[in-house]
Amino acid sequence: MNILKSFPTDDGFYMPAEFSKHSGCILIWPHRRDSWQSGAYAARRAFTELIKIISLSENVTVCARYEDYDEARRMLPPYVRVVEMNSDDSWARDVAPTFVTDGKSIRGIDWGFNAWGGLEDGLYFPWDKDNKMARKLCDLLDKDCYDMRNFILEGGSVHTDGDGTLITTEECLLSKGRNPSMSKTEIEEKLCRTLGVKKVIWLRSGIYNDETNGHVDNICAFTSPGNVVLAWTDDKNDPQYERSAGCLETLENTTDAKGRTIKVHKLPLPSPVYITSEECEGLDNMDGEPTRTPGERLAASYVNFYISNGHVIVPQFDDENDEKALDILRPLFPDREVIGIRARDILIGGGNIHCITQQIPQDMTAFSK
Ligand code: KQY
Repeated sequence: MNILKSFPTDDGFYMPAEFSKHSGCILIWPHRRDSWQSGAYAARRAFTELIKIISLSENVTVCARYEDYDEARRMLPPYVRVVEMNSDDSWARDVAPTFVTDGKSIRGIDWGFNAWGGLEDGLYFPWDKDNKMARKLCDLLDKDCYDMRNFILEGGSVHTDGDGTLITTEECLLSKGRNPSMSKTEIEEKLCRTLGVKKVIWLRSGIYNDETNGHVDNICAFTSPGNVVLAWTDDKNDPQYERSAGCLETLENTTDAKGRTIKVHKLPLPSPVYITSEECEGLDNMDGEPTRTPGERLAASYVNFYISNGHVIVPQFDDENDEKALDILRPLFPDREVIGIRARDILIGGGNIHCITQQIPQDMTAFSK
């Protein structure tokens, strides 16, 4: 593996859309007892269900700590690759490489990771094992790796359409705990040079109470160039209303990199989801303090889905809008099966299906070997 000091665009590389073909997917076996209740067993069952669906159409690699390897190996099907790799938590979207392609080969980008805000408002300390994962994964996959560790970015804070346009939120990328010495223009230039986009669409904010400072992948996602889904509520008394309405206004008043107007498909939110005292009791304290309080609203959203080669896998919350969300997504993904899985045990960790997955785009060089 070579560590590259150039920018991906200098070498003709760009980030493909999630809905283009993948060669695989990376996840990290959950273990952190202050993130995942009851020793992470409920989360492990939910991860396993998800992994079984993804592996119907992609090769799945799961990273597990030394002490969890045997159990991961036992719970996961034999065709899933399990590798021993240390991590601080289990958010592959944010700590695995962001992959870029030149249409033939793929390379990884190793961003700086500081647990969503470092000492300013990060969610745990230390985070050094997570910060090393992208490089280790490039090594494992035999892919060259761009060194972007001097720029703090998580994969969940950006979405691209693979056709020149990127969406993100100001709430996250301009937050004090990310890159406070950079201006909005400098951040935008960095995104263009690293991910090969020509236009950055800045939404104001993400989902209410999202502890990532409003990652875009929980509120808005491309379903194809020119089409996005936006998490939506009609309830003007819900603090989410202003947030979603702000995003809608921005999206309706802009065009993408190719000059297209953007069609916004509203995806209803589930009724607010609150953590119970029983669930909180299942979480260990962190530095002597609870990580969640009973009745706290969790950042539940159907937008946090994963697009695999064969499926769109959508979080479900035992809510009356579960089926509605699937019905809205089905015509937007005519070539894939849109399928829901119960995701409360992932949500309790603070994210959802998209946050725990990282796609590896198709690598054409694999076919010439
Ligand atoms: O949503 C994500 N991408 C990560 C959430 C991290 C939560 C940590 N408790």
